[in-house]
Amino acid sequence: MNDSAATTTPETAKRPVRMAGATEGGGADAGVDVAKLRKEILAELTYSVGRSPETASKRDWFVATAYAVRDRIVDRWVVEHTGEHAKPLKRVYYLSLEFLIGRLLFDALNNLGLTEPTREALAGLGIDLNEIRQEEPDAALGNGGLGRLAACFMDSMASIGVPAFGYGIRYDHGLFRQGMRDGWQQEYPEDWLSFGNPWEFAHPEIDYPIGFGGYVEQVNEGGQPKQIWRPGEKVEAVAFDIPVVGWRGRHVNTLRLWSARAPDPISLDAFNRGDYVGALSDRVRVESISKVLYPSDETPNGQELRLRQEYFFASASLQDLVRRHMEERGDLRTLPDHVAIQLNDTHPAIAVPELMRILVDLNGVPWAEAWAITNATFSYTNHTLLPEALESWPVPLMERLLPRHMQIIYLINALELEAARAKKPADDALLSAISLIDEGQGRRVRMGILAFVGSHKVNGVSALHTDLMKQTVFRELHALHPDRIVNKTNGITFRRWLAQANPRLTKILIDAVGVEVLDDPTRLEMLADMAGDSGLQEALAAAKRENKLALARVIAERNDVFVDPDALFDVQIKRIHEYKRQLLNILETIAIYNAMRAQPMRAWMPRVKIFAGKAAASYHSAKLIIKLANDVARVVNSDPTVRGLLKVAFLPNYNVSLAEIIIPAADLSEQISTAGMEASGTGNMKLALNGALTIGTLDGANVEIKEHVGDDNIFIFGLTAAEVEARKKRGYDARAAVEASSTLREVLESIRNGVFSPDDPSRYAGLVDGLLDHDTFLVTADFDAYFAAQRSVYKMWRDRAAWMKASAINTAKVGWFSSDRTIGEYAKEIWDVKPAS
Ligand code: 26V
Repeated sequence: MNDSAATTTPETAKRPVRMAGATEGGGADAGVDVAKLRKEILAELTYSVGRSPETASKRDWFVATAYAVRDRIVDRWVVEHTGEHAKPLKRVYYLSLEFLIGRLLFDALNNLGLTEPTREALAGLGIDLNEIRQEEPDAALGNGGLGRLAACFMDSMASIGVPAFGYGIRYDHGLFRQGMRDGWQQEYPEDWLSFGNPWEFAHPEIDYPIGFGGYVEQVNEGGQPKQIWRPGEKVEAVAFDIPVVGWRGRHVNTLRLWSARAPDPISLDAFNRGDYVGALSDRVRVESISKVLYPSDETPNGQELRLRQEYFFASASLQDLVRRHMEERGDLRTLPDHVAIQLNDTHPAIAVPELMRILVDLNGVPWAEAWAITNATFSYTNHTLLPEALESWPVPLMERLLPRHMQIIYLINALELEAARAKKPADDALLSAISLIDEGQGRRVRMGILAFVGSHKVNGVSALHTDLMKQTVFRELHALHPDRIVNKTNGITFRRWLAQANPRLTKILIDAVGVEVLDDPTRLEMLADMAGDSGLQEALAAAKRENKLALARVIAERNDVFVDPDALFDVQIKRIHEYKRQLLNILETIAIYNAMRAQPMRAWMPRVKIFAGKAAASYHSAKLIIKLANDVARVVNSDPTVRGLLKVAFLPNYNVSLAEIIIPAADLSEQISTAGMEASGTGNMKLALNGALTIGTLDGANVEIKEHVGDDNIFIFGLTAAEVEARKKRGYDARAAVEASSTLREVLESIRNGVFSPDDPSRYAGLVDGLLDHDTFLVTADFDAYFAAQRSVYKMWRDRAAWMKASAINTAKVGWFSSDRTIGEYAKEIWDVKPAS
């Protein structure tokens, strides 16, 4: 192998690097042999990538580095899955249609303590780690919060030692890439696998048959009727494994993603007839199951392919875990002692009847016993209460695609209704509320009810959300099963969202409270006592400024907008949805713009409004909001009267990697959803951790963030969830609210008059009328309160010491929002698993 590059840098050749936690953002404090690492990277470049250092592209270097790191993970993976560790008492199976994992190189490097040694090893070869890092595609196998939560949970399970498998789908195409054409969102296909995926191991030998359609045959077995499903169609699920290495490399779990494969790659009949294209058509149809991630607009549109995806991955995962359990324990009846299955939303809920089918039909377990096993094994997380987001499937579609499951669902329903009748006799309203079959708009199977009754624990993702679950969607079921609903407030992995994304802040924190903070985020608390210290404040301000400069460069590159790094960076980054109220933020932007134009020479505080987020392709109102943000940006950014004191930028193609650049640079975090509608939010936690102050409503986890950081260090405004409900009940009159607010009136008039759309003055007439006629998300109701809260923000911003103190307190007080804490709670209160730590 070519070792010449290593020998040209003798000064680094043999020097082991001690991971100095105090100078770098992460890593194990272990000696790492840089020369050895460099040799390994060169060997991978030569023998796995097939390139010489002279001809290698940046991508080749990235792949070689990833392979070298992967080898080290695999060594630990093997240890973890052989010998005494191979058979933990209990495993968690996290079933999720989405894992929004993003790039993995820095995750692995940071958790293995290899970031600096690798940087040095590559530098000796003339390669910049930061540059090759950009070559990794951002794995976007998820839509937003729910998918990113699953990725944070995988990191935490491996870090605190919860033996776990994540199960999902290996989509060929993740969430679409967002481009902008003339300010309108354009969707482009995403192609993360086009150059292969160095993190995955294909296991073509691990495959399971998945059936669809056909009929159910009743046979007689020893005097007992027995149902046999004879599917009309078969697909194979093939396993691809990604190792998930935890903090300090102590544990390695597996993310197993399923890919669909046709059992018969070509139809020989058609082929022999000379119909070569026709010979492949079955294959294309079957393999379409794992082709593309469904983009969520939180309105499931009941497409057959989506139901196929759900059953495909639920069935493959159950077959896999049941096989493992039988190999290890040999008795299906002990399943709940050794297996906990978490349903990430209702998307995998079809696993409930599937497990019943496996137990009853395939293994002859009596129904009641099978139901007890199923219930003790499953638990379910709800992520949204929006009525339009609750999944249900038309009964005829279920009958056609999954005839046996439909029978099982009917039987579950009958037994649940009977049990409910026994508890609360003859309450028709209650019975129809808890029925698995919605008789309302054509008969449909309600997946939320199925997930609820099939689980021993059901959780919400913030305290408020969990309370609302009990009061609204699951009110009747909660009355029948008062101990079932529990709260598990979301969390985020600090390893990615602090140590990796913000090494500058991490260094300050390590200097201030000790390197142990990397292992124990509650140590951040110690920072609170120092928050008034001017030295600390200066260090924090300097780090923030560097991060803002980095973001400013990205804004310049991508949007051709030049922003002042000393301006307040006011950030709203999340999926575009009406309930998240990006519109409220845009209206405030316009109000400021109007005020600036009215008094151009006043001493305005410089500010930059930063937006990013994708709208579902079919969600027209959300796409119009993006266009409005871009229209406002164009007008404001080019208006000389504003003198550059207000800038607006909508950054295209928001993804995990872009979040990692924006979040460390944010001063203000916009969490302004209509109260009662955002289940939790997790961006709110990431931004607070990175020292941004929150302006927000009392919604989701904002409520708990406020409790942790204190009222003085957060800007809360607007209607509460209870007030929102009361307002809606009473019938809300937006016109009266607008009439009462001269600021808002002027803003809406300028939009309606085409100030921001001179090329098409009526572009936003419908949007303005919509607000006045049916302001479903109470944008107008909260406008004045929001505007006032923004003024308090500016008051504090003018006092830089006060601001930096509040910023430090935010970082100090959000240790509780670590996903390690969340996973610890799941392990104890839902899964009954002891973390190995
Ligand atoms: C719905 C659909 C509809 C069909 C197509 C695919 C699809 C995918 C996802 C969804 C529902 C998404 C629900 C969701 O992401 N909820 C978010 O969960 C976060 C983690 O708990 C939480 O922080 C956010 O507040 C919540 O909106």
